[in-house]
Amino acid sequence: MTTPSTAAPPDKVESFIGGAWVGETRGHCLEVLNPATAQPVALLQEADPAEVHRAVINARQAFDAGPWPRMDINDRKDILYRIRDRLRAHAGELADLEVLNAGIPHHHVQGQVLRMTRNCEFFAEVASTLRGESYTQSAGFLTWVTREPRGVAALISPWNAPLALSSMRVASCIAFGNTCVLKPSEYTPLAVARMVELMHECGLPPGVVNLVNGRGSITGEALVSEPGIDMVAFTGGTDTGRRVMASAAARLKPSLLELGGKSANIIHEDADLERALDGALLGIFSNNGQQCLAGSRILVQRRIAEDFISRFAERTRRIRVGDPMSPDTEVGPLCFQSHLERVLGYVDLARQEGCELLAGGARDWSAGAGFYMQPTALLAPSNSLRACQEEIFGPVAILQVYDSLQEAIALANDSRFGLVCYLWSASLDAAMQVSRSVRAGTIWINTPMMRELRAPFGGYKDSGIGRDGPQSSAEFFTELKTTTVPLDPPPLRPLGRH
Ligand code: TXE
Repeated sequence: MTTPSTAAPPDKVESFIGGAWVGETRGHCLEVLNPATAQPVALLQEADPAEVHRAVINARQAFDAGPWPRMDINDRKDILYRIRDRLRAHAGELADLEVLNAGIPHHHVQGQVLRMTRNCEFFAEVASTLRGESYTQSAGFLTWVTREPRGVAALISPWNAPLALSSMRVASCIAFGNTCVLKPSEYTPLAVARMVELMHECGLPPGVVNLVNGRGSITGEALVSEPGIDMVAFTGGTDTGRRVMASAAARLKPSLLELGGKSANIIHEDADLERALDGALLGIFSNNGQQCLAGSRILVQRRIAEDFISRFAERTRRIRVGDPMSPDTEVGPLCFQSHLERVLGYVDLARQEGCELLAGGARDWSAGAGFYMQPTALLAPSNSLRACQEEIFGPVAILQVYDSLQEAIALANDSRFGLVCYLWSASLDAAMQVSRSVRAGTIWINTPMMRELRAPFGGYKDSGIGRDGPQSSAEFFTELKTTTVPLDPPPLRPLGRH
């Protein structure tokens, strides 16, 4: 990768294999766009299956014969801390690249860049405190159980929060001694490529983290069907996740899937309504509405519904849409043209299905030629509509009215997804009922998204399989090994001695 200046994008993004940029290859070239202007800002050299194979071979060699899996944990930890410091020293540059390529407002990206550095230190600590087990209950025997790195991981990450989500998977994978091949989204390769380059300036052995770029149908499929891969960790859409898992399953490789959501945000009648309103707006419009954990179905109790919904619509109309680099911007552009069209298509569909348009609903040309859309609010007459059942993944809130908390819980559960659920209520009883009864991986009560790294994160139902978190990541990224030795020579039945 040629980087003209610290905050400028590279001219071209290539694969990074065995500790070095690959240079010109034969594959296809794609334009990388700035969603705020719809203009190209770099070229992406797509890795073809042969190049993906080379990346896997390098990761394989680094695992089978390299120092990383065998390194003293303190030395591995030192490298991860150096990576954290280096990424932190380049936080401004990485944030600028992420905003330029993903269109996420700058103030929001700063939090994600901090998350990236925290991921490195957190998993360094987790790996250094990994424990085994030992058993002495069977007389005359000692049995111990160790965790060993699982091998080479294929890590596939999406475009909605490239640095935060890629770094989570890379850090949790390599901290336990594995090696990997990372494939970020073809729409947002810029900041992730720089992150991988910076990691290698900290003493990371070549081949531990390899990067391949390109479309899912070419580079992604080649990666997940590589025989040299031992596991697949994927973050992205549910349909893609299903294909990825099927491919991994055909070769009996475990997969970790963090997929879509259509999460309920329950606004109960006894909530602090000012805070609930702020929280509901953040829940759906943060990150330009492109979040798996968005509170995209806002369920409002009937007694407060009229007031809450009209204030929600009014605030939605007042959200500042614009240049994601500007500190005043609250919602930036969507990530790419076909995604914008898909989201606008859902607004049309919702209206055809009988939803009432309360705010927004159209492309926003006032902010420029980028992929901007007006933050949108719709009131839905039924939870069975496609607009209430399918993930829209944009700045589109669907509001619904309920009578009893039991009904709200039933509506929350009436979904093929189960990633998160939000509740705004002053009642401990309501909090306990929602926590107990909603089938979702995370329940946030009286708070917008608060990602506790120490706790598992992942989804029920179509929202995924497995969890990110200290214990669950250790389970996914390591193998268990049981070793037994006798404490005294045990009697052996002398076969064939007669
Ligand atoms: O993501 P894809 P898409 C949801 C959201 C969105 C929908 C589709 O609803 O509208 O998914 O988004 C790679 N083999 N989320 O189509 O396809 C791809 O190159 C291997 C939720 O843009 O899932 C990219 O690197 N890899 C989500 C990654 O998969 C393949 C975030 C994600 O892309 C592949 C993103 C294949 N056959 C979308 N096809 C979340 N949970 O946060 C694609 N890829």
